[in-house]
This record gives sequence, structure tokens and C-alpha cells, in this order.
Amino acid sequence: MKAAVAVEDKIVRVLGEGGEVDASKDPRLSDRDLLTLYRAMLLNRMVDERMFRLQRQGRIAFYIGATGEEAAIIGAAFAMGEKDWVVPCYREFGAAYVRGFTLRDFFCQIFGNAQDLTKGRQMPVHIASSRLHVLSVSSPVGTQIPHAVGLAIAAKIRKAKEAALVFFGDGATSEGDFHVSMNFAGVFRAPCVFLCRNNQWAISVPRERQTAAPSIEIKAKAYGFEGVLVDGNDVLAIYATTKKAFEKARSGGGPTLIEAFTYRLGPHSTSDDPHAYRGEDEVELWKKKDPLIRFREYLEKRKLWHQDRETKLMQDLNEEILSTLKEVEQIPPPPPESIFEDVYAVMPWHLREQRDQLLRWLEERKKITESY
Ligand SMILES: Cc1ncc(C[n+]2csc(CCOP(=O)(O)OP(=O)(O)O)c2C)c(N)n1
Ligand SMILES: [Mg+2]
Repeated sequence: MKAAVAVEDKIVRVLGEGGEVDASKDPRLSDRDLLTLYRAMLLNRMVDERMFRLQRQGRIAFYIGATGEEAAIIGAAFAMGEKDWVVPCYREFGAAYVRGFTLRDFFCQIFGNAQDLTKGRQMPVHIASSRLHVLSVSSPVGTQIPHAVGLAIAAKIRKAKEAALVFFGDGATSEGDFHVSMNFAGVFRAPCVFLCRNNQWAISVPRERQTAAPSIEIKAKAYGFEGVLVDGNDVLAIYATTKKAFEKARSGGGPTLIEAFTYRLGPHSTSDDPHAYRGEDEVELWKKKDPLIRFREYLEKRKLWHQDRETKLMQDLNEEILSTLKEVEQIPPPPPESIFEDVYAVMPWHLREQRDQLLRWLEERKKITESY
């Protein structure tokens, strides 16, 4: 209970739970930007639903989504500049999407096919794009945090006006990587924005078991910089806070820790059944705070949205998802010999030998199968 009181006292919020706006904190995005944000959030939600179904049908191996956390992910990425870096955990497809990572690229990666930018060498959902300044997804908890600080320090050395945004969960704050990164960033004033998606759970471990502190953002104080607690289901509050943190980082003001107070509405991943460790009543309570509903209510109040537009957008997105899937599912896997590429600029003799051996074996196997 104590933690809940502390949260309500300091939380940054622009949109009330009924979608009413606090005009003094409104970041005043254009109508077009508001609708872009809503579209991205809804797409993210619908992709999650479709991918869970595909995994249950055995068409993909694994999926991990962002349901309930779309505002924290998409709102933060929307506040970045083109040259800034996003260093994702594993729920941040939406962040990559608003930077230009396409649905098609995402699906190619999940299927690990010949057009997957990561060439079928990564687990599903582990996207990366050097062109869009999206670092490779890190699954080992917290390992991406030092990478982000490194990027930020490198930008500072180059005197580039770039900053890094790193996403991680509440569970990651128990890792050493979190603490050394925060300390280093504080001492060297790294232009880095730390965004902790406090979704209340680290698989089956509740937030209370990660820290005895009343909040996560409070930890920034010990490292000598600012921490901000934000309503993670309020896309405008996340956008405004992240934008401010970026402006500060780029102008030499150092890092910020943003705690996005939110909730994972779905299972941890397709490999998880949350009924084993949390009650439905808690989930029902958070469903009422769904970031998509709150944002839609705001858009309706601004006369930018209504039920007909919602129905039409859902139909359009569904068609886009299904037609992209249909096309991507036809693409063959990468050629097996591609596993020997990309490590050396010039392939050394022993890899050439192994590659040729594999090709000969594949050719023989083909002949045997054809003779049946
Ligand atoms: C070092 C390490 N330990 C354990 C795991 C298994 N694991 C994967 S995700 C996860 C929970 C992470 O929780 P949190 O940081 O809160 O992120 P969330 O999944 O809630 O977004 C764990 C324990 C891992 N991937 N890496
Ligand atoms: Mg978590």
C-alpha cells in the first residue's frame, strides 16, 4: 500500500483515466501526430493478437508482445530524433516501427526467412536495424543497458548531438548491468535516457521482490541524476517526459531515468501461463486502464475519432497484417551456406572447406530424396 501512495503522489500524467487532458502539461502534438501514434499503438496490439494465434497454430516458434505497454514504448520512441539510438529489450517492435521498421521486415524476422534482416540467425522478435539506429534486441536481462551508455558516450566523444534511449523491465533493475550503467552514465554525464517499463512483473516475480524501494525512478538519485515517475499508460505523458529528457541529454545535461508505471496485460511470452502466479482480479483492474482506451477517449473528446473510424482502421490494419503475412510465409528460408558468411571480411580456408562440405552433402541428400 505504501508504494501505491508514493506512486500517486509523484506520477506525471497528462491524460486522466477518462481521457481528459491537463492543458498545462499537454505536449500539443498536431492532429496528424496524434493519429499516427494511435494507429501505431493499435497496430502493435493487433499484431500481438495475431502472432499469439500463429504460434498456437504452429506457424511460428515463439512470440513476445507489448500488450498493455504500447503507450510507454511507442510514446517514448516518437519523442526521439532521427539520429538518436534506440536500444531495445524484447517488447519494442512498436519503437522500431515508429522509426520506420516495417511490418514486412518484422514478419520476415519472425519467420527467419531469406529476407530477414538478421538472416534467420536470431530468435523470433529479435529485430535490429543499423539503418534506423535500432540496436539488436537483448534477451539476457539487462545486458542492453551498458550498450546504450556506450553509444551515448561515443556520441559525446564525437561531439554529435545524439542520445540513446534504452528500454528495460522492472526485473532488469536487479541486475548488476543496470547499476554499473547508471553509475557510469551519472559520472560521465552520458546523453542516455533510461526507460524502465515497470510492468509490475518479471515473468512470475512481482515488482515487490525486485526492490524494497518505494519506486524505481528513485534509484537515479543515488547515481546523481534525475528520475521521473510517469504514468506508462498515458502516451502523452510518456512522450512529453521523454522529449524533455532527450533535450536535456543533447544539450549536455546528462542522463534521466524514466519509470513508466504500466502493466503487462498478456502472458510474458507464448511460453508462459500467467494464471499460475497472478489473479484475474488484478488483470481486470488494469484492463480498465488500457492505454489504447484512454488515448481513444482523448481523441474522441477532441473530435478526432469516432466508432466508424475505429471500425474502418481495424479492418484496414487487419487486411494489412493478413496480406503481409500471406506474402512473407511464401518466402523460403535463407540458404544454409549463409551461416558461414559475415564473420570474416574474407572467408578463411577452414570455413570455405566446411561450406563446400555442407554444399556437397546438401546436393547428395537432394539426389537421394529425388530418387524416392
Ligand atoms: C540474465 C537472464 N536471466 C533470466 C532470464 C530469463 N528471463 C527472460 S525475461 C525475464 C523477466 C524480465 O522481467 P522484466 O525485466 O521485468 O521485463 P518484462 O519481461 O517484464 O518486460 C527473465 C527472468 C534471461 N533472459 N536472462
Ligand atoms: Mg517486468
